[in-house]
Amino acid sequence: MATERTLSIIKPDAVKKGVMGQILARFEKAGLKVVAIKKVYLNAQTAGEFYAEHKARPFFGELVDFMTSGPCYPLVLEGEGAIAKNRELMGATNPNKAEAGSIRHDFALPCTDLSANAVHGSDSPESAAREIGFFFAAAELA
Ligand code: FUP
Repeated sequence: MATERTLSIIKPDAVKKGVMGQILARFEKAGLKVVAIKKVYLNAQTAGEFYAEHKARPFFGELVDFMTSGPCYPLVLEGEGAIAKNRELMGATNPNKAEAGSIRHDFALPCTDLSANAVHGSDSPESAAREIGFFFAAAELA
């Protein structure tokens, strides 16, 4: 399997809960390397741009409100099959349906707002390239 890079975001709920270190440890234990990470305060414009594909969805406003509710930590993970591996570690979008042992199950419950699901993860090579470029300049990834 090829070495890939993918974008993860430790979302505002996980930052507020103080579980960032535990989430990073999950990635590292699974053989994924954190090659870049930064603290970001998204605003309505940048959060809206990042989630542009969901603009027409009924939850878009709530998603933007949530992502601007506090700082988040975008990071780039690298490893064999990193995109799928990260999605597996994350668990289902809805933490109430995520498998025990997944990040969303272990760190996002109880969950009433689906946006507050601890982490984001790119879902394809195309999304990974766009999302990494959204937050990181080439020089930050060297
Ligand atoms: P995921 O790739 O698992 O993060 O899920 P999606 O790209 O489908 O969803 C993007 C974000 O929108 C997630 F944070 C969850 C949120 N969302 C809702 O709030 N309500 C929904 O019905 C679906 C997704």
